[in-house]
Amino acid sequence: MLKEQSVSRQAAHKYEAPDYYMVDDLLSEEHKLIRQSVRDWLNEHVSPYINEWAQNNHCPTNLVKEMGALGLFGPSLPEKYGCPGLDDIAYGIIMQEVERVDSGIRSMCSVQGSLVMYPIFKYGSEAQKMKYLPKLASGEMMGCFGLTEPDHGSNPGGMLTNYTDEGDHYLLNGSKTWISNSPFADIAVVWAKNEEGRIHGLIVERGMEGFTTPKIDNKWSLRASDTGELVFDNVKVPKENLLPNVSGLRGPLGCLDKARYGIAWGSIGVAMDCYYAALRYSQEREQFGKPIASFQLQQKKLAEALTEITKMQLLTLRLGQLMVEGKATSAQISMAKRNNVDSALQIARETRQILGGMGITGDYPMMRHMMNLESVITYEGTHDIHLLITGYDITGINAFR
Ligand code: TGC
Ligand code: FAD
Repeated sequence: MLKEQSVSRQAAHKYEAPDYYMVDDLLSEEHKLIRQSVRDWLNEHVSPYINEWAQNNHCPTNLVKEMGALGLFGPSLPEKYGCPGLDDIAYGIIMQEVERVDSGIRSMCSVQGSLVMYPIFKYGSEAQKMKYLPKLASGEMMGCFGLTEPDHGSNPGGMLTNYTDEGDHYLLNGSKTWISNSPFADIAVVWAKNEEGRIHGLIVERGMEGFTTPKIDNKWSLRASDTGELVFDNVKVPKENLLPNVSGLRGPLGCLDKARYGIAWGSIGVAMDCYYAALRYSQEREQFGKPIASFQLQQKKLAEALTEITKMQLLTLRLGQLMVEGKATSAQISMAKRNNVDSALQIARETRQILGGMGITGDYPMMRHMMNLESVITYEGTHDIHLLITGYDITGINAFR
C-alpha cells in the first residue's frame, strides 16, 4: 500500500451524500446498513490513497481479498455459492458507494461480479459453479470478461475469436482487447465462435499454454484499474470449461445488462462526490470579499447538479425496483446507463470549474472522475449505442446497420 502522506484533502473530511428528495426513506434499514459498512471500509482503505494510485497507475490488487470478505463481488448471487445473496437494490447501492470513490475500483467489482461470476452462475454447470463461484466471491480468484476484439467493439457479433472441437478438448484462437482485470486475472470468461459460427462462452485459466494477457499502458482514464488484452494461440481448453447453458450473442449481452445496471447506480456516486466537494469548496473559498457560493453563476452550477443527481436517484431506484421484481427490460437499463453516465460527466465538468485552478489537481476528485467517466461512457456499450437501443425499442426499427 502506498504511504499515508498521500492522504488527499477530500478524504480528510467526512463524506455526506446529498438526498434532496429523501430517497433514503425508500430504502430498507438493511440497505442503509450495507451502505454504511461499505462506506466505512472505503473511507479507511481506499479514499485516502486513491489519488496516489491513479497518479501512479497503480491497481490495488492487494485489496481483493478484503473486497471479497466485504461482499463486493457478486453481492446479489446466492449464499449457496459463498455470495451475500442480497437484492439488486443492495447491489446497486454497493456500486454507488464504490464508484463514489473511483470508477476503476468499481470496474474491478463489476467485472468480477457481473461479467465473470454472473455468467458462470447463469449459464454454467453445477460443477463449474461449485468450482469457481466461492473462490471468486472471496477474492481468492479474480476473473475478466473477454468480448471486445480489436476490430469488433460495438459490433461484438462480428467477432473472429473461434474454437474447434478436437475430440477431447477445444482449440481456441484469436484475441480480445480492452479487457479490465486481464493482466492479473486467474480466469477469463471468453466469448468465441464454434465451427458453425455460433457464439459460446469458455472459461480459460491462466497457465494454459498459448494464453497470454499483455497489459495496455498509456491510459489517461481508469488509471487505478488494470486493462489488457487476451491472446489465444492454439490454447487447449478442456471440454468441461464450456458454459453449457447458453449460445448466441444473448449470452454476453445478458451479462452486460447486469453490469450496465451497476454502472447506472455507480455514476450517481461519482456525481454526488463531485457535487459535495464543490459545495464545500464554494462555501469556503472567497473572492471579491465573499464566498464564491454567494455568486449566482456558482449557485446555478450547484443547483443544476443537485437537480440532476435527484433525477438520477429516482430513475435508478425505480429501475432497481423493477430489477427486484424481475421486470426490468434491457432497454430500460440502457436508458439509465446512458443518462446517468452522461449526467455524471457533465456534473464533473461543471463542478470542476467551481474550483478554478484547484479543480485540476489531485487534491480534489473531479478531474480524476471526469477522466474515468470517459471510459465509463464508452464501455459496456457507448453513449451512441445506448441511444440506438432506446430508438430501436421505441420504433421497432434497428438503426445499427
Ligand atoms: P441483436 O441482433 O440485436 O441481438 C443478438 C441476440 O442477442 C439478444 N440480445 C440480448 N440478450 C440479452 N440481453 C440484452 N441486452 C440483449 N440485446 C440483444 C437478441 O435478442 C438476440 O438474440 P437471438 O437469440 O435472437 O440471437 O444484436 P446486434 O448484433 O444487432 O447488436 C446489438 C447491439 C449493438 C445492441 C449489441 O451488440 C451491443 O450492445 N453492442 C455494444 C457492445 C458492448 O456493450 N460491449 C461491452 C463489452 S464488455 C465491457 O465493456 C466491460 S467494461 C467493464 C468494466 O470495466 O466495468
Ligand atoms: P467502436 O465500436 O469502434 O466505436 C467507435 C465510435 O463509433 C463510437 O463513438 C461508437 O458509438 C460509434 N459507433 C459504432 N457503431 C455505431 C453505429 N452502428 N451507429 C452509430 N455510431 C456507431 N470490453 C470487454 O469485452 N471486456 C472488458 O472488460 C472491457 N473493459 C474495458 C475497459 C476500458 C477502460 C475500455 C476503454 C473499454 C473496455 N472494453 C471492454 C471495451 C468496450 O466495451 C469497447 O471499447 C466499446 O464497446 C466500444 O468499442 P470500440 O472501442 O471498438 O469502439
